[in-house]
Amino acid sequence: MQSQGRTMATKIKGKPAAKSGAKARGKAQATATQIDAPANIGNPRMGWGSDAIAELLARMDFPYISLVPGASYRGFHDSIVNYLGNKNPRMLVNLHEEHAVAVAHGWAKVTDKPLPVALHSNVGLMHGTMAIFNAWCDRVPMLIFGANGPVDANERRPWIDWIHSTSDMGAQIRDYTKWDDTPMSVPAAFESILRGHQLTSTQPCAPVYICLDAGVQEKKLDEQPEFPDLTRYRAAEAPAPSEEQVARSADWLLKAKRPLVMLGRGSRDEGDWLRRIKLVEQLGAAVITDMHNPAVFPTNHPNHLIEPRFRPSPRSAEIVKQADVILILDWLDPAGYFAQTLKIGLVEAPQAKIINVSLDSYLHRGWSKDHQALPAADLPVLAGTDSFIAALLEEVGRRTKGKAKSLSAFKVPAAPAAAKRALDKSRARGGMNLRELADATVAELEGKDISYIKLPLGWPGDAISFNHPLDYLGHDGGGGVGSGPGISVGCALALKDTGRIPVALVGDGDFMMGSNALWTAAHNKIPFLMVVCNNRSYFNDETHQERMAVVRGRPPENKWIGQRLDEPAVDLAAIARAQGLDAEGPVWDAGALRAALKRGVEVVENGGTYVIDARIDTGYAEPMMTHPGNRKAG
Ligand SMILES: Cc1ncc(C[n+]2csc(CCOP(=O)(O)OP(=O)(O)O)c2C)c(N)n1
Ligand SMILES: [Mg+2]
Repeated sequence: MQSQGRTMATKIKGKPAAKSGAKARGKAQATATQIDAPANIGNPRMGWGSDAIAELLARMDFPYISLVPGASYRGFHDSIVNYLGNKNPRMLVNLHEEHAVAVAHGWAKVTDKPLPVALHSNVGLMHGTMAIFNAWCDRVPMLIFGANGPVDANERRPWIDWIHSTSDMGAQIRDYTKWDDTPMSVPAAFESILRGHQLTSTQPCAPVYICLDAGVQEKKLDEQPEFPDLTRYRAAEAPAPSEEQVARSADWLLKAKRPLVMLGRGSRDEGDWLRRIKLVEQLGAAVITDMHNPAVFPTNHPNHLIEPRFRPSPRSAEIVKQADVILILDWLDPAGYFAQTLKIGLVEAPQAKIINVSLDSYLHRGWSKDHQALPAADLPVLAGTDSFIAALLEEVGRRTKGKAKSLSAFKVPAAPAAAKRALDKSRARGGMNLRELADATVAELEGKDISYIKLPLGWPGDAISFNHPLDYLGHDGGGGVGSGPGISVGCALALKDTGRIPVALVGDGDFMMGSNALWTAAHNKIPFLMVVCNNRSYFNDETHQERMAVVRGRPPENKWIGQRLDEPAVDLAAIARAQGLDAEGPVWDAGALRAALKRGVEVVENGGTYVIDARIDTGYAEPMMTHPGNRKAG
């Protein structure tokens, strides 16, 4: 069943479960091999408000806390170092708050679990906002701690405490967090942390924010507070569908001539993965998946008809047009997808009967329109997608006796011939194109246990197949460029003891905006391989300038102006090396890239982190599909 949001101290995939409680912590004494081990802390007594809060986090078994320090939480910081011994949680220091959040985002992508983050007062929170928005749009759990004040003006230090105090810290991010609180005592902080953890771990997941008043942190404790029984504050499982909804879905899907399953968000759980396969096989349904989300279905399965994509193609449209019943499982933007594939407008519905399973509407507010256009549904179901699949599989299995049905009669449009190497004539500068980079990467990494952490926009979806929930970890959620390096660090940390090789392919714009996230990987010895698909451009936006020029009858050859990151080209390998990582490049062709990848894999297998600056031509491997009624589509 659902792996998401159930327990407070379950095993994280590939890692030994941390032992719980103060007993396991063995009272603060740091070990010699521990990274950032504090000295001379002895056997500290719980004496301050923030000691009690830190103790609760230790009991909740958080292995790390991702942060940038600041005086607003100096009490809490001291408690983690000198009371907990910087263990369970251990601090992951970042060079920017955006990365502190992105690391927790990456962690949640792999584990389906929240990692604590600490952000300094208003200014640290301001820096963290875009990454919080990304995490919000990606519907990942995250427990963000902030700090304020002291709220009591009488306790404030002149100037600095005043500019870093606000009357409502959570207001800055309230429109894209699930919940926030400012508890004003230790028991209130306990209640707040338990509630925040429960809420963030309950589907639909999203970050929560808890602001710790400086006064509460720094107050002396008269006595040790009562600690809650954590087993009694767990998150509930995602709701299951009603029997009627399951029966109706089974009727429609089993009677359909061409049932289509649009698999959107789902857990990283292997059991959920297998149930999705069984269900699709017993329905004889076609499946499509979306590269914005982590892998949810084997993409080389015969029922997975076309390659996973960031945006639909004419072939996607051909599949959608043929379906007579469509089961939508938490797809990011069903109405937008139909608008592009079926060329229909807002509040127009496909002919096919639609079952739409999603809990996402519980998060829809109004400030952000990340809820996307309103989809039509003949059977709307408020249930967790994997709970729904488990229930439907049982019913379908009863009716089919568990037998697979042959794949329904979809006409699968022929795949276009592999894209020819086409240099961008306007400013061709040699090198490979993205297709050649993709083919070389996949060929070189063939046979290894790879987790693709991130793939760039324009990636040819047919270059690779995903066969396990950890084979691909999706995109950034909110389209906030600069998140790639930080998310990669978090994913790689969570994958550390799984035996997998984490590989991130990011754009040069994404890399350079977020490049100093990599120091956290160097310091904490987090192995992964990063290939920068370096077209020396914010190329995505060149496509927009080209379109503007064409629409306005102006010279499209100027699309590069204000976009290119060249002359001088930045030495990306030097940026990585300067932070203590191994790196090489520029590499200019597929052969050199393969040789670089070989060296990179060896470094990663020996516990290092490796960055390759791969110079590519501008241009995407796949054409983007547009919708004529929507000026922004495509
Ligand atoms: C924070 C932020 N700033 C600007 C943008 C607009 N934008 C979208 S994609 C993009 C270019 C990204 O460049 P790169 O990572 O090199 O990828 P490429 O487009 O070249 O493939 C930009 C600037 C954004 N989405 N987010
Ligand atoms: Mg670029």
